[in-house]
Amino acid sequence: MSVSGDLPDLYIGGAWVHSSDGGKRELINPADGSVVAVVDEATSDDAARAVAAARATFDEGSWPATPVSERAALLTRIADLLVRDKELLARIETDDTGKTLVESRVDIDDVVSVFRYYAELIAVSSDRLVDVGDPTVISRVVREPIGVCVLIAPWNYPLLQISWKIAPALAAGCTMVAKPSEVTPLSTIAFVRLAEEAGVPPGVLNLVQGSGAVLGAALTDTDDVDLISFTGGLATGRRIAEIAARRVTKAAVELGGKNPHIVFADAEWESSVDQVLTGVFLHSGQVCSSGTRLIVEESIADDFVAELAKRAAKIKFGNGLDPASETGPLVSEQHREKVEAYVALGISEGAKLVVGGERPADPTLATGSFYPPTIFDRCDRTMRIVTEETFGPILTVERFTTEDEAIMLGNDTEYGLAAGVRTSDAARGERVVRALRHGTVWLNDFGYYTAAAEWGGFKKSGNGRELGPAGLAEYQEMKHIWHNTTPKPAGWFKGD
Ligand code: TXE
Repeated sequence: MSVSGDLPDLYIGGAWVHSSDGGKRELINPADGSVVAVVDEATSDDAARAVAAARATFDEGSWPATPVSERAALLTRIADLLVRDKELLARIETDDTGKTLVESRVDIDDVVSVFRYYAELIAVSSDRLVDVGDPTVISRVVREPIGVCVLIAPWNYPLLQISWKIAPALAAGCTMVAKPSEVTPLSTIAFVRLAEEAGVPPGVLNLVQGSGAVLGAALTDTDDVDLISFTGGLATGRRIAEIAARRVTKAAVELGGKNPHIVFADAEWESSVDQVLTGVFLHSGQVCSSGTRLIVEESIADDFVAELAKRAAKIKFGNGLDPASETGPLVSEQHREKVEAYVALGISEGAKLVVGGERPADPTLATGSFYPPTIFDRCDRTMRIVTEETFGPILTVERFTTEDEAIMLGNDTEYGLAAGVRTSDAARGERVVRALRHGTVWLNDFGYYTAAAEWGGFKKSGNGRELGPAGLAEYQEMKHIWHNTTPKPAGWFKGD
């Protein structure tokens, strides 16, 4: 299935164009290895032209000063079109990423809710009057669009993650260049066509797609960009943050996590088993907030792990278009090799392999990048399998005996994106969630979020927030306007 056929896939200054050197990229369906589409692969020059278009549109165009009501109406039109095209977009996402159609539909619903949320939020003025103690002075703090934004997204939730950036950037009145992952650009290309139909003015939303290594410098190492919003791996995020620091460009980076899921012995059993399993194996573990570290109280650990292993072995994985599939493949062959290397590492580090750990034998899965749910028991913090983000269906198990030890283990990670706590003791639950240094903490639940609440990380999970009011503020500058309605000399220098 092709999104665009022979249509161009880059959108620069309001025009759809092919890559300037004719470059193309084949996109592979990870469920069966087939070619999903062939798309334009931008050059560094294309990326520079996209940034220039966004710059000129911001500096010379009317978009930054467009009335808030018009911007909100545009976001609402986009949301309506997303609803209209939900099935098509979900199908594109499944073909490109391998995730099940059910998951893709949930993603599109999430994208709709984000556009609706920011359409509402931007309509509420956040300007602030400040009393300076002089009635002749009107002092106010207003929010203005930050300027040109470069929005770089990863492959695990392609349309969802770029929408968490595009929606607030548009609401704020910014212009932007969107760069989806080269592995999964199709839903973003389809989205930009839809945004054009909704009436996004030329030059406001530009799109380039291609290798980050090739396009990165043109997109980030330039004074024409005011904000870089990036979601991806720690190594790339660090590189981008370094460039941004040198340029004194604002950078908001979300860099994944190594997320603890702490289960006390008094936790409700059924929901705990179920959500530990879902929390780590949903989307084959390719989730930044995946609960990859089970930290379980010693007294229930053997039974708990045995039950998890029993159920993990029954998870049905297969082509995301098959309604019987509960989870899909890994996003690419290259990523499967990375996950396999982590499994081999876990074994060599002495972790006890309980279930999984080998490619599936089923011949119907042979052409896809499938990997089974895998659990390692008897892990500890000296193991890289416990400290590094594997981004695959791998659960490690550590055990604790006291509340303090559970907290210590939960915080013993360089990341700090998300954590889960399960206990039927509400007071203990509150104590532990407050002690954990992670951006989102679920108590007796796991994985849920909403457009209205901020998302982001402590420590090396990144800087800045997406979603919620802070997710809009990233795309705004604050300006203090001091207006003296009755000018008079300051009288500081006497002049004699
Ligand atoms: O990510 P990259 P990769 C983690 C996960 C995964 C690892 C690597 O552990 O195994 O990162 O994945 C663009 N300048 N996460 O290699 O490289 C790139 O084209 C500008 C966690 O796919 O970080 C893509 O659009 N951009 C994560 C985006 O950055 C550059 C989700 C992310 O790619 C660039 C995905 C450069 N120099 C992976 N180099 C999360 N936080 O959820 C690459 N890119």
